[in-house]
Amino acid sequence: MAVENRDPAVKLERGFWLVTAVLAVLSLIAVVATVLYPVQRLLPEAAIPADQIDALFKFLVASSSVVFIFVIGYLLYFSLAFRRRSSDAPDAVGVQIHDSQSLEMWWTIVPTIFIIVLGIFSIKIWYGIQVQPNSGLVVEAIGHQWFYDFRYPGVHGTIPNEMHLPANVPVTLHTTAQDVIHSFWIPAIRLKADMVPGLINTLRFTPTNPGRYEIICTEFCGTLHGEMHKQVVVIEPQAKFIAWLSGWKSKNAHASDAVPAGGGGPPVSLAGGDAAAGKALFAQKCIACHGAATNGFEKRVVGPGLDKVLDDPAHPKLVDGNPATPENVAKILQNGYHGDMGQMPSMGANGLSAKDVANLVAYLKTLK
Ligand code: HEC
Ligand SMILES: [Cu+2]
Repeated sequence: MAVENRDPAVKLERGFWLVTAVLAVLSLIAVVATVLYPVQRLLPEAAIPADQIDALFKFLVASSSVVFIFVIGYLLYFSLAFRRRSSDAPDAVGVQIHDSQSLEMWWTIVPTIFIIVLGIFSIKIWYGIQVQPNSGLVVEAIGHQWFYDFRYPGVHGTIPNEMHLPANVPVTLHTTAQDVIHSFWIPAIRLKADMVPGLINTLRFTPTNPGRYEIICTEFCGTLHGEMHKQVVVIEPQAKFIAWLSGWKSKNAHASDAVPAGGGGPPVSLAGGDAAAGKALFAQKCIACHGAATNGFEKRVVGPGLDKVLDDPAHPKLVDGNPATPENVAKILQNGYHGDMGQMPSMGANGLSAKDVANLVAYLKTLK
């Protein structure tokens, strides 16, 4: 008997509905177990939006469990129910079904609704972290090889070791790095930001549960990368926090506010700049944000293209509004510049010496 002659409806009778019922019960168990599972017992929730992120996570686990259970369940059932029988010809082909409009409609509509719900759910959380205006306490965290230090309003210099935060006050945390790319992850807050030299990535949250929570660097940043998890964030009642902060205010009263290894200082000398050395350096340090040296101003990557930066009639001024002279370009390389396009890192953040700046300017001059 040829397989083509089988009536598919016969096979979808009792067994199929029985399997469907079993899968539905399994799915229900998975959903209830996921919803009731106390995530915070494994990993405390130290701040808003940790609870919202856990809810999003549960929503994802619950819905993907249902998909998983049905897909795998039917896969197993169908491969048994429609297996090749010993009475079938060796080259028998299974029943071929085409164009089931109602099936196609449902497997389009259901995932579409699911994705829209997921999108709304995620954007609501993302909005609170990324889009809201800064409020409450504004703290800066700076990654180094291999530690973080922190800046607080009203405190000179930086504070090492621990990041203290008051409970129930909204916090805006700006992160960046001084040397290489690090990452700032506080599992108990469920938030993570890449720390990139020259860029500022911001997180917003409201600490709720006092305690000491691990900070982890999740970007391999050199030999002692694994040591960076030893630093903690301390969430404490407001009065305790204020005492801690005023302790640092007096301790750091004479500390320097200069960004470590940043820009500043007297203008670098451009004498003896070596264009060939500058060209090699450009390929290492600049093309990630400016693209090939032949890119014109409009061909932007992160920053503008730099071809003819010193001689472009369409852009006689640099992004900082100063005339395009070698000295003014050197000033941007030295101190960095933050404009409409974003952050051009300073020479410290880019890891440039004064000689490197002179070489780069000599090279940019040759692009005229
Ligand atoms: C992290 C990305 C990044 C890196 C790396 C970077 N730049 Fe920039 N650069 C920018 C951005 C962004 C701007 C524009 C800033 C603005 O106006 O918003 C800029 C602007 C400039 C300008 C001014 C251009 C103009 O038309 O006024 C010069 C010159 C420049 N960069 C040179 C360099 C050189 C040389 C290097 C390599 C040492 C470098 N940049 C590395 C992002 C970067
Ligand atoms: Cu690191």
